[in-house]
Amino acid sequence: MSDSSLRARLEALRKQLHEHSYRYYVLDEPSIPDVEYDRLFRELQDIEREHPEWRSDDSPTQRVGAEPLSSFSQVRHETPMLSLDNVFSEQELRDFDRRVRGRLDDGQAFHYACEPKLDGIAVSLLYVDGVLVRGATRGDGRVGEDITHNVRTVDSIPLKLQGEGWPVELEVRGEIYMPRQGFEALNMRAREEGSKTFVNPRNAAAGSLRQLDSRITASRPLEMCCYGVVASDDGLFSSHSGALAQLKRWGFLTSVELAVVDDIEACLAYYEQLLSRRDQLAYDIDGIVFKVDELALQEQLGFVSRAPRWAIAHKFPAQEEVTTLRDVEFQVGRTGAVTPVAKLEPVFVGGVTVSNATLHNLDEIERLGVKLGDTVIVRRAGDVIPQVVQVVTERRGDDVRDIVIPSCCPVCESPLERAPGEAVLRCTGGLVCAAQRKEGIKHFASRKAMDIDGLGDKLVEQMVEAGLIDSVADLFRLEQAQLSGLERMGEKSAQNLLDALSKARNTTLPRFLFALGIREVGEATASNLAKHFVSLEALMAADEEQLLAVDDVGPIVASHIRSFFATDHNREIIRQLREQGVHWPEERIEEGEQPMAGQTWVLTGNLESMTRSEAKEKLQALGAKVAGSVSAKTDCVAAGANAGSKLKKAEELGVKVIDEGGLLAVLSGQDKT
Ligand code: I6G
Repeated sequence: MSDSSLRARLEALRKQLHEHSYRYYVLDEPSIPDVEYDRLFRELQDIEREHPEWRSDDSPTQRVGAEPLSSFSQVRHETPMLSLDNVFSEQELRDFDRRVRGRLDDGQAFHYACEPKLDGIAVSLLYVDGVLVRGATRGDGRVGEDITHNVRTVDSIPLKLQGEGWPVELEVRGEIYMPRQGFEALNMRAREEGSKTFVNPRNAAAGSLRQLDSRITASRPLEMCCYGVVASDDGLFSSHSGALAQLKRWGFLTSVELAVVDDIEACLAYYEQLLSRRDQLAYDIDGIVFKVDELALQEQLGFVSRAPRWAIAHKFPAQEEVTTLRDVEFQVGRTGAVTPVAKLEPVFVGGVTVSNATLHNLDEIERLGVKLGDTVIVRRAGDVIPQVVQVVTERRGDDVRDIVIPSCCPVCESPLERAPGEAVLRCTGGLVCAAQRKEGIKHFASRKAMDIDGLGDKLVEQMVEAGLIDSVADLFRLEQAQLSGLERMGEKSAQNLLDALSKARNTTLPRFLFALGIREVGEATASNLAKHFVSLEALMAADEEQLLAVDDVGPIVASHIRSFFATDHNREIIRQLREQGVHWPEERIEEGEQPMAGQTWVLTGNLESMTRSEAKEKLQALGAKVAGSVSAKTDCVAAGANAGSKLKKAEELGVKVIDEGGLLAVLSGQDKT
């Protein structure tokens, strides 16, 4: 290829890759598969390697990070980056609204723009002629640090703007944050490697941006959500919400939760509804920001000290609190893993009172350097169980005591062992240990396993303690008279439980395998094993080589499966379960009999004719993949009653949506979707 056509190809590749990255990160509507993106990316890298003189800072290849800097230089913010005033109660928010209305003309109509306040690091991005030229931290609001090399690595920050109409100089402000999932994965890896963990996603984001070596930043899962703009052209926008809509068209990620409302009552309702969804969001938020939407009115309201009069942050209850570690209890799980659980002075955190928090394992106790009586920081965010994340060493008293690590199981007194190189302590008692038996039975009965309606954790504990059951097979031998003798169990509830047990006898092989609780065999592996071996007997007889041929099964999982089925006790329990009538259809599913193979479905809302788990199983049996969230790759969304955000997302992305009737038609084979 001649130099001029190669150069043209390079420009075309950069443009295409910018567009694909915008579709992927901002619109959440990828139009090409990941492999195709990777192919184009490699082609661009090859050309740039061949022609280093054509390299450019705004090339998509520059996101991978560059040689380390020796220090950060300072950046002066021409328009200072101010902070927001906070309020903590409904009354204070109403006072804010009264102040706003008091400063505007009588009866002046206006709106409030409502957005979540992400718990991240405030950052300014500067674009000249549509190209990112500088990224800076807020610092003290007037002078921040130059982190251009690091912001370039954040995928959702455009290196070059999309569309048209941007001013020569455009400054965009927002919050760089780390989504919870990425944070948990980063900390999990750090724990495995014995390196330092981060206390929360905000610290992780701050630590990632404070790197002189941008290759480290590039390896961290960061995003940026933009909430403001300073433009060189006056009069470009008339409202805050209009500015955000334009930012999105230019390629920036803005909050999908933005709402424009008429009055303070609607602001309060917005606060309540987002607070109720806080745990389900993919990122931490610490409150809601309300802004007068009309920019002319913002100007009229102006600033007081260093905060705008036209905006306020209504804070949520904290997700981290300080409390005292009273004791550490060692709890035994289903597989014998012994987890240290911190017993805390009760503290209100993340909206609930917390008195227990996980300490994960022995390495974590060592890493934290925690002692009994210490003042600790406990964090409860999302649906992750509360954790002790830090010791406040400055507050350590003279009366702290070392945590004593037990050598025997606190439940059955069998020796505890710790495999070389493992952080986990394990009870060697197996099913001799009542704790392991209880946990095993709870797992067997759980919704995704045998789904025994009404058999919750408390009831299992009660029945084991009363000596009614010792193993999962005993469940199916229970009689009404035994059950009615239990505390808080009437005749009707006893009969309901027996009916649920009867129903659960008719199961599927994937559920049964998952219910057995074999180490490392989750739902997906159980399903792959069932598909591969078709019969339980074939699986029980499988050697390592045959097991390794199954999707998802590596040497460790294979060895857990083999040792489970080699144990006499386990074989005996399986025999008894079958004797008690537990059964499932044994059908080989040929590829051709999977008419929905290759399709991705999402289920949402309440179905009347079956549970979502049942619908999922039926779709999977026809070969479909059932995903938890909607994306452009979703083939169809089945929406029952009261479907919410997934339905909305499907409609936005133009994904096909069917109702329950449509789903039944697909499952019965009448509709070949
Ligand atoms: O820290 C902030 C978070 C969110 C903000 C903010 C925001 O809007 C959604 N807006 C402003 C104007 C400022 N800080 C200064």
